[in-house]
Amino acid sequence: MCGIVGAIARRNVSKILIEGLSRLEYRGYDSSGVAINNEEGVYSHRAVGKVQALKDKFEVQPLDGKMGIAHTRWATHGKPTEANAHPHFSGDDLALVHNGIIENHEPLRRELKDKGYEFKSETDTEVIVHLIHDAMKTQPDLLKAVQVTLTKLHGAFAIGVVQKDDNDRFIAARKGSPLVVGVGIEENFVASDQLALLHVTDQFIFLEEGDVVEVSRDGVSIYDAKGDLQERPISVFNHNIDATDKGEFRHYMMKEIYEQPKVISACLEGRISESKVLTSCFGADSAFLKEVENVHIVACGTSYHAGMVAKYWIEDLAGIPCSVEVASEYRYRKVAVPKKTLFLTLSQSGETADTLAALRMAKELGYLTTLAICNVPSSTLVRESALTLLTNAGPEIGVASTKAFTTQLTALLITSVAIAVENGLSAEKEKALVQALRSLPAHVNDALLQDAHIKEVADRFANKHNALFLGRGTMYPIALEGSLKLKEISYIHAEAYPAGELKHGPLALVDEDMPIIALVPHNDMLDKLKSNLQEVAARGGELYVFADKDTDLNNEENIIFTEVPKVDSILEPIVHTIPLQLLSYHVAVVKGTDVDQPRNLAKSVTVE
Ligand code: HGA
Repeated sequence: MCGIVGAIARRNVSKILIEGLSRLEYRGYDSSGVAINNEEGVYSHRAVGKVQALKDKFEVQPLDGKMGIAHTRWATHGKPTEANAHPHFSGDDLALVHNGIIENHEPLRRELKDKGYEFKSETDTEVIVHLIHDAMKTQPDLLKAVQVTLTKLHGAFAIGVVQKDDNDRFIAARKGSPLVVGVGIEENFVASDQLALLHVTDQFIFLEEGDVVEVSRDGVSIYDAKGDLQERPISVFNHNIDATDKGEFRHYMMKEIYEQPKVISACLEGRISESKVLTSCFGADSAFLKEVENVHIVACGTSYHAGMVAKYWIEDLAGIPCSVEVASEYRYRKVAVPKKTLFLTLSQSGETADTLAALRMAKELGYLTTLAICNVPSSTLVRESALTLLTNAGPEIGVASTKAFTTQLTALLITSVAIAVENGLSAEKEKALVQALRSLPAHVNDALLQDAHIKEVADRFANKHNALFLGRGTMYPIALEGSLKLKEISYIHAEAYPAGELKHGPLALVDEDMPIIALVPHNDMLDKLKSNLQEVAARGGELYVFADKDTDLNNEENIIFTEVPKVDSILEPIVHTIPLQLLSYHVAVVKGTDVDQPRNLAKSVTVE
């Protein structure tokens, strides 16, 4: 969601801040702003739209200074207007940027209005800056005033604050929203994500919940929620900076689709031997595998779809019950937890607000243990879970998730096999599954070879207004994921159904204007799915079929056929995902939408 950057240096920081915002733009991109502190005061530019609009303002009127804060917004309270863009000011002497939601902003706003504060925006954020201003009347030190203010806020925040006449430090804080400190030489930074600072440092400190940090040129002082000074370790970022470049590709999404053979290999590395899953991949404490009798998977969006596939795998291979639920539902209901249940979360960023809240709730409910499958090693989800299996996909920038999804599935298959081994899976079957996993990168690579053909299919598809995706078994969650991808980036209305449900309602929608995308697995569901396709063909629906060529569907007259490599059926959901990603991508390109930053969305959903 919103992205924050703050910098203090012995050089001008405006270019550093704007470059940081460009790198954070995937988090939110409806408006942006910068406040710069210099000897004369605090000055700001704000602009509606992409960061480029802000850059244009700096071209016309540069702002220079050695300290500043910056923000790219994904609006939650108030429209994306210049008045609502951050930084927000109290008078002309305090400026603040904020990521998150202040849930009690209404009573706070009333109190502040009664005290004479005038509000210039519709945001919840503006209360914070006035509260700090008000606190400074009795507590003139900015750090202390921020600490006092934070105790009054309900909700989630990461903030950065600068004060006129205080040119040697700025204050930042986090609770519920991500924030890292970037450590430089005689210059220091904060940002919502390390990626925003990789052009200035590779040394980072991860702040804990409730931390308040005083950032100066010579160092950072971190105070915990109780106000005690803390030492937090510095970690070095170890991804190649090129991982955040588009390289030869026109969009991050396409680059990330093509990275999948490589990152799936990275996800498998060290987790499987020739014939076994290496349980050491769960860390020192893999004893839970022996004890687990139930699994609860909780996630959002694309990660939720990965969890749905894992339910089939866990129940099929391990024979133990598994339930899957979206985090925003789970967190607000009373959950019955059977004994010896594993709580498993999935999140690309590890900062998804609902998933984090679900994890915190689960920790009070007597689960056997908590396991996070996540792409960001330094994320809050990883730090707060007892066990972690990293997906090792590298930074994912495109808002529509691709490689994060297929590596989540890979990690989930490893986990499913590991649990199954303790529940009677034979050594022979384990070996067969591990060998299937070893072949996965090559099959994903083969699936990418259909790119040119899928581009042609997309040309035909792009004028559609609706689409129906069908699958059975593990292909049903993949149908859901395919329809989500199409919605997200091409804005075509799409729905997904288990194919057997067709005649219970959605068949009423089928006519010659309704394309049907059918994911046909080569397993014992094949004949049943073929019957479902006949039901569609009989009503004139246009059929787009994704299947291997031995399914004998490639020569049917009324079918637009895309070949998917023939693989072990356990791998089918992963391999079938690739052509659907390519289809959505090419349809979006034909339609001319903003592929990497689709409207109204943001990459890591750090607000509820
Ligand atoms: N609530 C603030 C910040 C929004 C945000 O963090 N989005 O991710 C606003 O609406 O400006």
